[in-house]
Amino acid sequence: MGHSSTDAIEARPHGQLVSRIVLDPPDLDAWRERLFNVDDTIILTNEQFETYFPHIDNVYSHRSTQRYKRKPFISHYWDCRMKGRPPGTPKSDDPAKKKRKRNARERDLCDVKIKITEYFPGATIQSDHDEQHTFVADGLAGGQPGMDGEKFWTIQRVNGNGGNGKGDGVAGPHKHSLDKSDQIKKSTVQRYLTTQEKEARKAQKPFQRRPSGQAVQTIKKHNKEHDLKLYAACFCPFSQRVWIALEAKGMAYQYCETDPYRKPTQLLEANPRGLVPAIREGDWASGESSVILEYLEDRHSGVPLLPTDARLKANCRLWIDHINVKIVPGFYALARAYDSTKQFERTERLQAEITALVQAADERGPYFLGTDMCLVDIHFAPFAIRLSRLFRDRTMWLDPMPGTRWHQWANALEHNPHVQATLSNNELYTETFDLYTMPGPQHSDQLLDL
Ligand SMILES: N[C@@H](CCC(=O)N[C@@H](CS)C(=O)NCC(=O)O)C(=O)O
Repeated sequence: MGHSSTDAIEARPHGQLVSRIVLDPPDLDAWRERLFNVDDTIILTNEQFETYFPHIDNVYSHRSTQRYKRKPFISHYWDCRMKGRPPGTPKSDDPAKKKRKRNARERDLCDVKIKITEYFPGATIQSDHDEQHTFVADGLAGGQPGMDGEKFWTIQRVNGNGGNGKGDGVAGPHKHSLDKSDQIKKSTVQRYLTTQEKEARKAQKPFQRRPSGQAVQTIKKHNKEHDLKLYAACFCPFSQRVWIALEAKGMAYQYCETDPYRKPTQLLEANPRGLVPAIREGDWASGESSVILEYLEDRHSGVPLLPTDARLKANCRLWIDHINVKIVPGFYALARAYDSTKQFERTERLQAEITALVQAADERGPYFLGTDMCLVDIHFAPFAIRLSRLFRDRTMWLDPMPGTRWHQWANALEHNPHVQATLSNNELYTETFDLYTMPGPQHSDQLLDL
């Protein structure tokens, strides 16, 4: 309906008339020439306009849009871009304003102005000029535009720079070639292609997330061949869980930095899901951080990370479940909160889940069970240390208030020597933020609306 189309236009950004891109339509050169010259009024079906205008819009720049009360059409006025900066828009003297790379050009090089009229279904053409209409649009030839109930467009010259030399009252041509316009600015379609190419190059760029800081020292200590192998990625919080536990238990192991996005064979053999962390011990292997942590507890001596008392142990498992089912998805949901309302809601929700965990912890602390770190702390630590690093500057996240039990715990986790041994420099975490916003095992959209 005409009305809803008009509404749609309100939502378009400045000057944008078309919302789709047709990369290589037929007769493109001829169409570009025609829409560059605009000798006579050109009438286009909606499809033709949407197809061809984005290929030529670099020639013009949007000046204004005129809406009319109770009339089913809108006029858009565009000037030739070679006109230069219009008077009355002084150059910004704001030193903070990002400088745009502009091709320096003289002013007033061209004076061509066009009017694009967007007719909504049911409208008939307005003869506010006495000019001949050239019915270019196929299917409109001889017919009355608008009578078939389809949206259509006209493009016409509204002035010129002194006549076209024919003495017929039609405004003069551009004072430059179409090539010149193309050198000055790219069309919407070309800009779209450039962006696509950039994105494709980005996607092909090998994934490079290197460990740094203390993590490098720890990796050096554990780079020798060993029966117990940890396949881990330095940026991955789940890998960090297992790594902290191996360090805390004081075990011998081989650390294998592994890019889970490249799915190397050793990883797939150890964990057919292709995710890090995975461990291998002889001919046995497993994925899933929580499962691996339990395995290490059951099979290996060293510093115990779960209490022996059955009820205390069950209580630890209950809160590990809380971390996995509430806190981790809440963390990913916050990473994917793009507007402030969602950020606010998700910050509150995540904070509430953390508060529940803190309230379940030993009162004196500093860890969950008191003086020693246990598997609850280890499940939580990689996320706790990322909260501030990832969210403080990006969302409404507030760091723990000094003096609170939460602050005491967060501080203890941050400074625990085994956690420290697995930490890279902050840049690793901030620069890999986008990974938390990608679709993946922990961040399906269902989880966002918990
Ligand atoms: N539930 C798993 C989650 C592991 C996970 O999500 N790992 C991510 C890296 S942080 C991964 O390997 N992603 C690779 C992929 O999605 O292809 C666990 O606890 O181990």
